[in-house]
Formats: sequence, C-alpha cells, structure tokens
Amino acid sequence: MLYPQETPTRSRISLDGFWDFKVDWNNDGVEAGWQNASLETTREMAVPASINDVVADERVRNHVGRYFYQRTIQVPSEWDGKQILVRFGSVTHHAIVFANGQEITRFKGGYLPFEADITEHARAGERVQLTVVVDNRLDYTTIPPGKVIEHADGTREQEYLHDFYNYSGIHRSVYLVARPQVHVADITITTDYEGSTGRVEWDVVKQGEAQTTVRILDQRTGEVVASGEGDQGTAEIPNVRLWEPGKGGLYDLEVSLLDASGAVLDVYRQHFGVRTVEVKGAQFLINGKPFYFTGFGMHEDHETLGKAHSDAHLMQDMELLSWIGANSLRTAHYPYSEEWMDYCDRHGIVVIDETPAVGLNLGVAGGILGGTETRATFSEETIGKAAQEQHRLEIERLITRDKNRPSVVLWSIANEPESETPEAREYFLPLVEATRQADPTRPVGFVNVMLAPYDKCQISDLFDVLMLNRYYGWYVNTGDLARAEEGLRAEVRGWVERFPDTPIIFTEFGADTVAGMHSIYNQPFTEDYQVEFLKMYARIFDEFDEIIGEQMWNFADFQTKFGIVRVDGNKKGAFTRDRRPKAAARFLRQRWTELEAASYGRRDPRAE
Ligand code: BDP
Repeated sequence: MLYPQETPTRSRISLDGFWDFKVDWNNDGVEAGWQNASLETTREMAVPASINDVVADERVRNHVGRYFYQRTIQVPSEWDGKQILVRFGSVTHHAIVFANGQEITRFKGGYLPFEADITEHARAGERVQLTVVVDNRLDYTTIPPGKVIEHADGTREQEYLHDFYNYSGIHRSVYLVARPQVHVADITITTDYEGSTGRVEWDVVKQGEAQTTVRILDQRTGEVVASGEGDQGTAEIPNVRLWEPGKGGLYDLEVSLLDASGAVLDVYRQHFGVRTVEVKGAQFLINGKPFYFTGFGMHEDHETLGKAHSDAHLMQDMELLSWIGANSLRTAHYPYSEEWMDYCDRHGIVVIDETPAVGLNLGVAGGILGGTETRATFSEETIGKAAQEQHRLEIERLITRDKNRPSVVLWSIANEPESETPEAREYFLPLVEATRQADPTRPVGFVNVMLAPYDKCQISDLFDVLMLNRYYGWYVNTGDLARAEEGLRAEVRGWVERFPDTPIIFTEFGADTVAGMHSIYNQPFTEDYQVEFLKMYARIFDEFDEIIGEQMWNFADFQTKFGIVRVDGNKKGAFTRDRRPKAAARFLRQRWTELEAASYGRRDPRAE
C-alpha cells in the first residue's frame, strides 16, 4: 500500500491532534448508533498515542473492547472530483470507520496501514464527521492471538500470550488524502546489478485508463538517470550507486500517468535502492559481501506514548543504534511504522522485518507468562484455520507495504511459535509458500524458541536462515554462566551438524537487569551479570563461522502486562526505558565497534 504523498496531483492533510473520545463500556455503541451523532463526551484523545498511559483512569486503561474516536473535518474546495480517503498508519487491533454515520470500512490487524474511501460522503468544501471505533480485543482469530475471559461479575480480562503490553489506540498518523480518480495504485520494484550497471524492473498497477511513463532519479543529486514507458518495464542505471548497509543510497522511481493528449493525470514517487541479498551456504550476502548482523530485537515502546510513533523518539533510538555500533535490528514482534522503515532505508540500517505473529505457543504462554490455556496450540478450538488465514493476510500485507524497501533483507514470519509438533508443520507449510510467492526476492525465516532445539524443531528446514532466541544463563542455568556456556555450545553444535549450510542469527539472548544494581558476584538482575552474560554469548558467537549475527534482547526496557516475573515491565534492555545506557551498552559498543566481522554496515555517527 502506497504511503500518502504530496505530488502535483495528490494532496494530504494531517488529522493528527485531539479527537473526541468515549469508552464503549458495554461494547454496544455501534448498535446504539453513537456514530450517527456527536459523541456525548468531554473526553479527548491524542492521535497518535496509545490510550493506556495517557489516561489517569485505571478503568479506561484496562477496558477490554471498544473505544470511539470522532472528529469533524473540512474537505478543501479544491478537492472537487478527486478520490478522498482517510489513511491510517495503524489502529490497534481493529477499526471500524464511519463517515457521517455510514460504515465505510472495517480493518482487522493492529500494525499495518489501511484506507477508507469516503469520496461519497466528503463533498469538496463541506464538512464530514469521521468516527473511528477502535477495538483492542485479541482472540484465536487474531494475530497476535489472545483470549478474553468473562468473569462471573460481568467484567472482562484480556489474556494474551506475548510479553509486551497490549497497548491500544490510533498509533500512527492519520491523513485525509486526495488522489486522482485515475491513479497509481501500487508499484513493485526489483533490482539487480552487474559491474557498475544497475538494473531496475518495475510493475505498476493503476486504476483507470492511462499511459504510464517512468523516470528514475538519484535522490542525492535529483538527476534523472534512466527513463522508460509502460506498466511493466526495465531500465539500466549506469555507474549505479548501490544501497549499502551503514550508508543507504536511494533512488526514486517516478511514475506518471498521462491521458491521450499527454496531460498528466497522476504522479507518484516511490523510493528504492539497488542491492542484492542472498543466502549462500552459511553466509548472508548483501551485494555479494558477507554481512554480520549486530543490533537488537527492538520494540515500539515509550513512556506516555506507549506504542505510538513519534519522529523524535524514533530518531533517538536510531542515533543510539549508531552510537553503539549496531548495523541492524529486528522489528520484534510486529511491523513498525512506515516512518521508522523509511529512516532505515535512508540511513542504511539493515532490517529483519517481522509479522505480528507472536504468542502462537500455548506451552510458553502457560509457563513464563502464566496463562490459563491448557489446550493444544494448533487446533480448531485454539489457533486454527481462521488464525492461519489472518496470519497469511498479515504476511501478504506486510510484503505489500515493505517490498520496495532496500533495508528489509529478511522476512520473519513468526516469533517463537510452537514448532516441535507435526501440527506446527502443517500450519506453517502453506504460510512459507505464501511468503515466497508474495516475495520471491528475499530470504524467509522464523524465530525459533528454546523449547524446540535442533533435534525437536519440525519446521526449520522450510526456511533459509536459522533465527534462535536463547536464554541459557537466564531462564535455565540462572546465575550459572559456566553451565550455561556448555549448554549453549552443545546446542549450537547440534544445529550446525544438522544444518551445516544454513546461517544462524541469534535474534534474542538477554538477562533482566535493574539499572544501578551491582554485585561482585554473578548475581542475576545486576548490571555486572548482564555484562558477563553477554561476554559468554560473545565467546560462542566468535567460535562458530555459521553464526552470522547477534541481536541482543532488548534494545531498551519495555512495558509488559503485570506478572510476578515482571517488575514494571521487561528489564532486558541495554538501555533503560528512558534510553540511558546500562553497563551492557558500553560493553556492546566496544565489541561492535571493534568486531571485524561486523565492519560491513557499521554506521559511523560522525561520517558526513
Ligand atoms: C522471548 C520472547 C520475547 C520476550 C523474551 C523475554 O520472544 O518477546 O520478551 O523472551 O522473556 O521468549 O524477555
């Protein structure tokens, strides 16, 4: 789905700011027709923001179900004859959009964009009332899954199977968009190069009849470096500047639609980079060079904002990544904002792009996270056909959104699902096929959980890389790093023997650490222990050529639901939640800025 742009033929108006807001306590506001009139409320809600931490009312924070947002907007008179849409970056987890009381669209899936075409209701020069119903409920048909428990007293509780707070709200920018009736609907760009010549292939999907022309511009100089015609075509870029990790390097593919007389109907510019990605033996090659991933599994998570996007907060995280010498990140455990991904494209940060499929594992949920579910993970009563279909949609929509991004080098289609059972194989086989079909150009992986090691996992052979989350020295061998090291080494040997030609990325390894706590002993929760823990993992990483990446868990401390294993959230960050470094951050900075294997793609914050 294309991002809204200002071009000679397109306009957008930000709808961020305050919206009227009302909690739908009984989840029957739609039936009662709240969308047909002005909301009876004195509450407001900031957009973008998670609802949960900005309200000083625990009932609102903990409400399970629907919230109403409303705003009256003015449609510019110059927009006569255009298609008019409201475009949401993400609404977590479901949305129903009404214009002047009429239902326009419903969207299920909390981390990807969608649009509502309100052309019929939004006359140029007039006002239109927009109502958005936001629903935070998770069940066994949603990705991520969850379970709503109805208590005898009528109250509801949301159980969920993942280790981050179930923030809800309008999390990313909302735009009122005008685009021509005849317009560019989608663009797919694939690239390659030979010697110094770049090769670009485009595929334009358009709405309506028009002639398509294409120009390729160098973003740095603005120079036109190639051009062509037709919905599908190829062009060559002489003396191509490759997109490189740590550097970036973008071009724009400018698509113009023309009518028979040559008049311009629509213009859209899609950025892209020329680079290749390939898994070869146990190596991960970007532009033919072995790439070693350093960085973190991240979260979109901040005080006050919750999961909402903020440019300033994003930029701070990205600056800290370069300060620490990291060259990559994983969008754990859901797709991040488009602003985030654009930043990575511009600055050469390598991304493992993850779907919101987290918590597909009732074994883990019942253990660490204290869930109530005792049934099988994959079954028609739990995660079955409906979830699988939603999962497929999430994969396809993610690829539609991010397919042109040079920063994305690998799809992660799930985090720590159950993978040691035959049912898991049945569940994943069609999803892997769907991913490869939607994007034949990038490798595909999933993140393997410690409960399913090399001799138990039934799905690893379906993927191009092995991504492992391991907690030796934390959830097992707690405080005993010597035994943890033995266990970790033995397990890596097992993987390498079973999959000698497959690269391994450690996508998680971490220890909860309370900033400011110290000990001369190997005492869990201290800053000293976190550093010793990381040193132990580093020894193993350096021992095996097959290990081609280390992404520590987590970049920063983050909020989770309450639980006896979480004190105000998960504390495995190298930084605190307010982004102050723990001792681990200093250790990683030294390691990653000196690590020869990770020099390709390391960002130098001082480079101009
Ligand atoms: C892994 C999960 C991650 C958790 C982490 C932890 O992938 O979401 O936050 O463990 O326990 O199981 O800290």
